[in-house]
Amino acid sequence: MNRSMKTQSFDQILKRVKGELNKTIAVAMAEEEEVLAAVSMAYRERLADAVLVGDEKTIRNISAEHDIDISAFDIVQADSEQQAVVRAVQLVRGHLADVLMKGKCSTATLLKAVLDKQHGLRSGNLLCHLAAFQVDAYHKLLFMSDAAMNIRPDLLTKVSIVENTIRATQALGMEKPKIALLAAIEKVNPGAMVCTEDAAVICKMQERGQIKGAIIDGPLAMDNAISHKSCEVKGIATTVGGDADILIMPDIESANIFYKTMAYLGCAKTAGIIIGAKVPIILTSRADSDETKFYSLALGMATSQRR
Ligand code: COD
Repeated sequence: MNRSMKTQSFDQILKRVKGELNKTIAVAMAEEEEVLAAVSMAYRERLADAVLVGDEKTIRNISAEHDIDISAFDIVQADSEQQAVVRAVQLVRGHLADVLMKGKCSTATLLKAVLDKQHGLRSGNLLCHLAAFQVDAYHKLLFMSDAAMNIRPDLLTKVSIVENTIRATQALGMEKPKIALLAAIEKVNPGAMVCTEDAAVICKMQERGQIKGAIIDGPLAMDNAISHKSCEVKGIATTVGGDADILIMPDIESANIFYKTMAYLGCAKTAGIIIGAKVPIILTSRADSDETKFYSLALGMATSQRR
């Protein structure tokens, strides 16, 4: 029996986190209009409180210029990008914040501080990116990893990515998410297509109880993962095909291209966070829409554990 509860839409995630206002976001280098607007909206919607780390004068000027209400937030002064990132990470380490959000700082500076062995936010797990998509063409939210962090994941890295995504989606109430390990074909092609071999091994690991908390199948081609009809036509007997919750991509290129295609051509509503660290990290870019920033924030809040 599939005991996995469907997460149908971002509204469902918003409902989980709206109204409580009992978690705090630490924003690293908050002197950016879009990020201030996103945390201000999150506060208005009672999703989260925020601590803004950065140059106080610049933060106040930007908020005044764009009429963004930041009056509810504490500001922690930082004189440089490096200092802002370190102080925001410190807030999380000191349990004064539950989620870390990238502001104007570079992704590289933020990830370096997060991965710092002594002062960072390592949990002992691998860090990976988790994206979520909402499209009319699919009957529920579709999660996907890893479009932004692990470049060429080997078998062990993929196992860690799978386990990270299970933990994150379980935090959203999905007891047994269905995971599709994607390749170009649904048959194992030894030697020639390594990702098909990795998929077969991961399935066996799940079958033997070495990976728990999910229903996993692969290799599956993209159409098999999301379309029952394509499985029928190809005669594939699968408990995941046509109903996947999570797609695990072979590498960063396929994942990143899928993400951008969904966003730009598929008109998907999207969200993206880094998982596997002590807390979720919201890593939106300037090119992301306000909606994506807000949904990413909601996904970060919903997957953060009380510490
Ligand atoms: N999880 C946990 N620890 C990690 C991870 C990870 N995913 N990656 C590196 N570490 C640890 C290593 O164990 C090591 O102790 C330390 O961090 C440094 O490792 P390096 O030297 O491999 O790390 P970097 O700094 O060279 O690379 C880490 C990045 C995440 C920056 C790198 O993997 C990367 O560039 N990824 C792709 C980012 C990208 O271009 N994305 C594009 C789309 S946004």
